[in-house]
Amino acid sequence: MKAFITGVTGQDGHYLTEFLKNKGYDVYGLVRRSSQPRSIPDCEIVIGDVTDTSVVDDVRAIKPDEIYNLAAMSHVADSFKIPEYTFNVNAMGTLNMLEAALNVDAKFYQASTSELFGTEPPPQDEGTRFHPRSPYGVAKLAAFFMTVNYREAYGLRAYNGILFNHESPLRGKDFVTQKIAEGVARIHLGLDDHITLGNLEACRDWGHAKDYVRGMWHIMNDNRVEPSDYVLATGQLAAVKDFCAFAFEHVGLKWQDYVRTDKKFLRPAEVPSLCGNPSKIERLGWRREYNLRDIIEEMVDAAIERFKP
Ligand code: F7E
Repeated sequence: MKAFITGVTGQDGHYLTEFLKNKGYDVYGLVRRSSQPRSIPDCEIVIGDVTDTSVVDDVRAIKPDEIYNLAAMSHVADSFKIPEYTFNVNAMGTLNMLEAALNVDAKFYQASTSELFGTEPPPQDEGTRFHPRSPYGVAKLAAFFMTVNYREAYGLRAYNGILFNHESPLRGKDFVTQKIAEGVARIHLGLDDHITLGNLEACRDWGHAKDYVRGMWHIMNDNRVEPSDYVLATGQLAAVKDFCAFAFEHVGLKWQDYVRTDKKFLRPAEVPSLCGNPSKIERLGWRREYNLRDIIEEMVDAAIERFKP
């Protein structure tokens, strides 16, 4: 089996490559030309870009069985600053990848997101109304329905994985979980004396990226059911301040003594509360292995190792 992954240099790209290679896949990863050194997983590298239609030729040359479209401008707050770029990568990029999949009749996985739900109250599932609250969410909504449309119009075996937040030691440092984990590690090591965050009341359903890449494969490979869309979530709700409390507790500190807030980290429009109901994917046999405490401890311990002198 051959898999083609876009966004292969990201957190999920790393774990998915590892997972698929363990299953015996040949993995091809689309990597953007960059002058900066980046961490690239151990796979066949294809230099290209989802926003360049030449990606259709790249895919035709490889003829993958499965395409995982993980490439995106994934930072919600930054999408307000660069909305056009965000729309181009997240929506138009998906359209190019759907064309590529159709061309070689590959199965197609679209990295959809709980950000589609926006203001709809939890628990959210596959039947919940969409109301995105950011250029990121709006672009992902276009990509979601484009994927549904290629399935309905052309019979493409296309799937949306509606993933709630998923974290790991490989998470980018501007996301709140990694920002907290690194802040706690640096305070614990005496390198800093506080961290500054935005909205502490926002609630999220945080899972582990390793569990979720396994879910992606599961979604694509259950031959008992027709292609459709799946929520991947833990069903556990926690606020940003709860995440802080657990993370500081892990090194024996009280979060209130070290966390400050600054309005500059607030968003023009916030998504207040996301918590998913994973019943549909669980009916296919998927179960998460990690809970929130496991994730926080792994992230804080890994950050301590990174910053240790
Ligand atoms: O924010 C609040 C912030 O940036 C989580 C992406 O993977 O998951 C991710 O999007 C919450 C928000 O992730 C800070 O306002 C407070 O309410 O870690 P985040 P996100 O926006 O939920 C979804 C599912 C995706 O699809 C996205 O690609 O935390 N928050 N203080 C903060 N957030 C950040 N980044 N920094 C702060 O200082």
